[in-house]
Amino acid sequence: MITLLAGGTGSVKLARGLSKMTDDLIIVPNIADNIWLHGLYICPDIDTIIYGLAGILDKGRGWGILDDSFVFMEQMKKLGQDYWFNIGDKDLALHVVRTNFLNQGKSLSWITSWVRKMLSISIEIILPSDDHVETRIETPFGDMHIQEYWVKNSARFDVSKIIYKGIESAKANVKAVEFIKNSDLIIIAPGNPISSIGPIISFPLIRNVLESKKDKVIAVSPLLGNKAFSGPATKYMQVMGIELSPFGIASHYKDIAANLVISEFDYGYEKRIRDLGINVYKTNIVMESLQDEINLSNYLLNNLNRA
Ligand code: FO1
Repeated sequence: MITLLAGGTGSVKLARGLSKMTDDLIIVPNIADNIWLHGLYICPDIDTIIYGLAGILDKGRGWGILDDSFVFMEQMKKLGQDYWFNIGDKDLALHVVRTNFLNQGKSLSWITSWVRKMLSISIEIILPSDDHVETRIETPFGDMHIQEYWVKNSARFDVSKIIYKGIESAKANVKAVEFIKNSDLIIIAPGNPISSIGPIISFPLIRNVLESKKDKVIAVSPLLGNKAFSGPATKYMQVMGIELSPFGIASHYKDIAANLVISEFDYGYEKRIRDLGINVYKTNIVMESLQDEINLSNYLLNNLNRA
């Protein structure tokens, strides 16, 4: 069995590639970008994975449903409501259904499983927790939810601190811990190490099991040289004092991942990473097409299953 720890846009590409290679896969998605808006519970990273696996993701944007319309948002604007977070009309249906189920007392895990089945996705999506955890960004203009920082304020403020609010009291999902424990290979997707992967690996039970299996854990670098593929990864890494390079990624994950895949162009970092006691694998990690996603997935499954 293979487990993929996943965040948003970058992760879904690998999730899609792996899902074409094997059914023996479970995905543990980030939950800390979940947000309550307009009375609805919105789970962007879970939904990106769901839409990606269902083949309906808007790949250009990296979120939401392909060819969606935004009539609901236009009307919300006319009614004087916040409209900075663009909820598509088709996407809205999922948030309404999810919130209704939550109001009926169903758990987020149960709802995610239900949605997955409704959209004919065979891969299991196992949440790290059913409790609400949210990434908060501290700025000179106050602390805010990560969606407010990234979407509403376009990440333009300085960041002094990043926390996962609620993580201390949140209960890790025993099923996620068990799946990781029983996996032959655990892949950390090339997602933002702070805002996408960070919350998942901050649950002590999940972290402990990863530490105990670190020889079976392989991270894929989300950086090419000192640049992230997308999003604010480097900004958040800087705040956390992590070097902006594949070496920085290796050091950040060194207690939980004994293997790292980097770009073939980043061979200059190889020795420093090996000196940390981490195995380095070099291949193309840029996923611009389905074939790239499949090639990287094949590489991970065929070269590293025996790591
Ligand atoms: N990202 C944006 O940059 N602007 C948006 O208006 C926006 C809306 C949105 C709606 C639903 C959804 O599932 C995701 C959405 N995202 C939007 C993406 C999201 O903010 C981030 O990419 C993830 O949270 C990153 O982990």
